[in-house]
Amino acid sequence: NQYDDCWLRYDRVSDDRRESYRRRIKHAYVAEESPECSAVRDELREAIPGLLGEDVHLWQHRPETVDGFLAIGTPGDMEVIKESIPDGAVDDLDDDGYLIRSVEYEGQDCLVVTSGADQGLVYGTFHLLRLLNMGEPIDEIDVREEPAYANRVINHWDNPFRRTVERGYAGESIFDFDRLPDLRDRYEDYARLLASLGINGVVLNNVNTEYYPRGSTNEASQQFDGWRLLESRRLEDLTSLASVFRRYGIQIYLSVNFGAPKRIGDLDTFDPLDEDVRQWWREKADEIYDLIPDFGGFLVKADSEGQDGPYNYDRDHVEGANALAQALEPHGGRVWWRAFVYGSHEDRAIQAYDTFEPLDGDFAENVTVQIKNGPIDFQPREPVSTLFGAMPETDLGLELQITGEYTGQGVHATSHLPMWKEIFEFDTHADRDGSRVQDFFRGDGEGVVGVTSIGEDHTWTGHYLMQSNLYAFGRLIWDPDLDAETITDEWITQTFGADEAVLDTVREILLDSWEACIDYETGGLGLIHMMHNGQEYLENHYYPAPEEWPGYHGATEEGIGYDRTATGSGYAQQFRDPVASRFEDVETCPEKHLLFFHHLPWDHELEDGTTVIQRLYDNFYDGVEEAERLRDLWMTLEGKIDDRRFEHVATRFDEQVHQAEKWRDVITGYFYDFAEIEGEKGRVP
Ligand code: BDP
Repeated sequence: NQYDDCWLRYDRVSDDRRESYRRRIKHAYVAEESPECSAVRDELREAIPGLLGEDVHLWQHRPETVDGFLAIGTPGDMEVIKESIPDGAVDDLDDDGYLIRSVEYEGQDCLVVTSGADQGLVYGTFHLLRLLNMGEPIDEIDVREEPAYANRVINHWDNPFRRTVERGYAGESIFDFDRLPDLRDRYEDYARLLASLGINGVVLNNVNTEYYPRGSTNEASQQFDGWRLLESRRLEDLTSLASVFRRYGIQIYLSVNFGAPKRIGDLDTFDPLDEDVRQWWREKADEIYDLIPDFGGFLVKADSEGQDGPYNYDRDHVEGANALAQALEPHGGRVWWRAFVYGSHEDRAIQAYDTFEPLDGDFAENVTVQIKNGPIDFQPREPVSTLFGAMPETDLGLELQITGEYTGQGVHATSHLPMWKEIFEFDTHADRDGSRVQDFFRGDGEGVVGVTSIGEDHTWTGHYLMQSNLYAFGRLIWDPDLDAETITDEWITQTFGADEAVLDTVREILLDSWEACIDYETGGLGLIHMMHNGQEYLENHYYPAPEEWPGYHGATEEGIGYDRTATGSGYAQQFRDPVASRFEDVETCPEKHLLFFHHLPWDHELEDGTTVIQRLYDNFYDGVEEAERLRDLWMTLEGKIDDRRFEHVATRFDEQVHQAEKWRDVITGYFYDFAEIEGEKGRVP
């Protein structure tokens, strides 16, 4: 296999585990019927020879003559499960939930993986394989699992026929839409990776579905061709891809172009209130569901960054979303409608709340409003979106970015897990049971989505260590109570093996990486958007260029930061108290968000007496030192892991340190030019 196995390596287990594993898994009795069960059998065929060094024996009935066996099925599928699991234990579970238990059955040592539905069997099997991969004991296990969120979805920003990936740093798109219905092995491997994490939906194409029309007509700007996927012949092609994902319980979705009735159909309008337009969407939905009965639905970016939307006809987002929802409704499909919109406000941060909060309660039942974690755009650190808690009558989805658009673009080793934990644990103080961000999104039509980092590169993510972000995303949204260490350790052990030194080192690198990135890219006081943006839409956000975005960081001769208090744009006021007043007041605003909410004199003194400018200088320097320290840590692993992965990451670390210095020097120099205050430590200018 030319592609990396990521965390599904199935290397040989240690000798002290081998006998116990062998006894309970060498013989496996798996239920017969469904596509999911055939995927389970395939996975055992792949995993068990790797783990045990001998073939698995798959049975069509209970293997009575052996010491023990693995039984995977619903209680209805097999007697051994019905009799060894108490009545009702399975009935209480969600469809995606499962039990894993070691049991003795008529003198045999068994392992039972069971669920009320085939989907849960897939997840239960991968859970068991994770334990085996990590060398955990299995002789006395009793696991009961259910996912926190019903919808756990990956968003690809892939441009189908050009095979480019917007904000992707791992080569071209893995999906070769032009060759469909021909399938690539890679699709199956990808579905396995996702299912092993409990992901149950994949949006195949970019939210930008049409070329970028900022008046630009040159070739490079015509990158977005996803609108073509709604053409009939393309939909037929998708059936094969859907069948690969179906075996793993993953539904496919499409990002659709709001102007499709005009662009693809022969209507001269796409007004969502026009009866012909609504009929067009209904017929399109019928056509899709004829081909793909378990199709998930549509994702829509409307009236944002050049994409068409209801505003073209003076309609609002409810009228837009509901027009698509009525078409999907008879089939059980769902519209994921993004809240990432711009408007007339000078401060983009306040726009989404302003636009969507008044619409609470008006969206159709099968519409989910999909909201980015922060109000601006996946910056290294942002306060959370004020929409969480503001729309109690609406199904909400949280959108996170797995790909490192602003955190080193698949070159830097930046784990997003600590950031996601910070977001999840943030208490909105909304008036409801459970007001932390992670307590939302629990309804049947709600969930969490991640913008993916996957591409053709043999590492999948462009960087071996950045596979951990996909892993962490899946695990965290299955169980948001898992702590960052646990998730990180799971990933390391499965990916690099059980060596303690490797575990400790890689854990330290990953868990410290995000704060380092914040420091060397932003100075750590809440500043955002200081990256380079090219002439063309997709250039590239990798280099520092604070002079391009004076409106975001607010540097002037007097001071720095953006006033989002009541005297400024008022973003702080969109929160509920006590959050609003905490951010509003300079004295109580946490330092990490200080300049997001406040414009302050360069010599404003922080709690410990240090001035703002000096803290920024210090943080930029600390960030670079941290990057160096993380690189040094990595270098201690030479000889402890394979050369290929060692060298790959080492090379990237050199680039990361170099790049961190560049951010530090460009931005501290830029601030110095305004402030004309020398650093106390003789480092700036
Ligand atoms: C920004 C990206 C851009 C996306 C946009 C979005 O820079 O590529 O199209 O957000 O989420 O983060 O729609």
